Amino acid sequence: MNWGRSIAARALLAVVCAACLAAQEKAEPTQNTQPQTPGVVSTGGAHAAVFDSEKRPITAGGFVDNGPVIFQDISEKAGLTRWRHVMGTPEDAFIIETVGSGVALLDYDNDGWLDIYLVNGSTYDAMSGKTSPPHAALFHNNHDGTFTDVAQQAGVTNDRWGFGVAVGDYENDGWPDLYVTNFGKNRLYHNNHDGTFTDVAEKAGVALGNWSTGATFGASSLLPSTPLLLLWEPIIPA
Ligand SMILES: [Ca+2]
Ligand SMILES: [Ca+2]
Repeated sequence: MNWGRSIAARALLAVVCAACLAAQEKAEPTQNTQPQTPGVVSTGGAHAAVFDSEKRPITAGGFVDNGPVIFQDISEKAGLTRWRHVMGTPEDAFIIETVGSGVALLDYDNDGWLDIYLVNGSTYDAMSGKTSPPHAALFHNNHDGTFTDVAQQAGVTNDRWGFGVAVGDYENDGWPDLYVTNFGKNRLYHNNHDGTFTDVAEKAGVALGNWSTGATFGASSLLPSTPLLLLWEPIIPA
């Protein structure tokens, strides 16, 4: 995951959207000329293209030469650039090397400041024990614009080929827990309330062992106060 590239892309998107809104205010309203089919609800109409000062269509990905700076890339200053995401080989020969990994924003120590958990992938050498596995990062918010990776101390390095992460307080004790999905067994990191976590996936019966990608917590109508764990696993043809 490239934090700098991600933040820069979001900043560019915000600038383009602001330009689109400004230009649309000046544009003449147009009639919805789309044919209506009985029984089908149309939620959008046909609109004329919006052009920038050089006659390039903004709505088709055009650019503007100036505008307010909305975001700044402060990831290095914040201490977030030393961690590296690893996902297989540069060749991307297998599908598991081409996707992932997830991120969670949570206040794991309940100090009122958001912290960041970044899932890492792995390599075939690490999976076979030839090299040390890449580790996930738990960036603790230092309350001054900087973060410190405390994954090792917190016991949440995962050290497996990770894909996704979901945050939920699965036993309703007021402290957020983490569920990390992997190629292989998953982890359910129980929050110990002291800055550390314990993997209880086996004990809880949610380790599985195939390939899990996305996950989320939800509540059922029968047990509204008890979050359930929902998983997505890729279907691989035999
Ligand atoms: Ca915090
Ligand atoms: Ca909890």
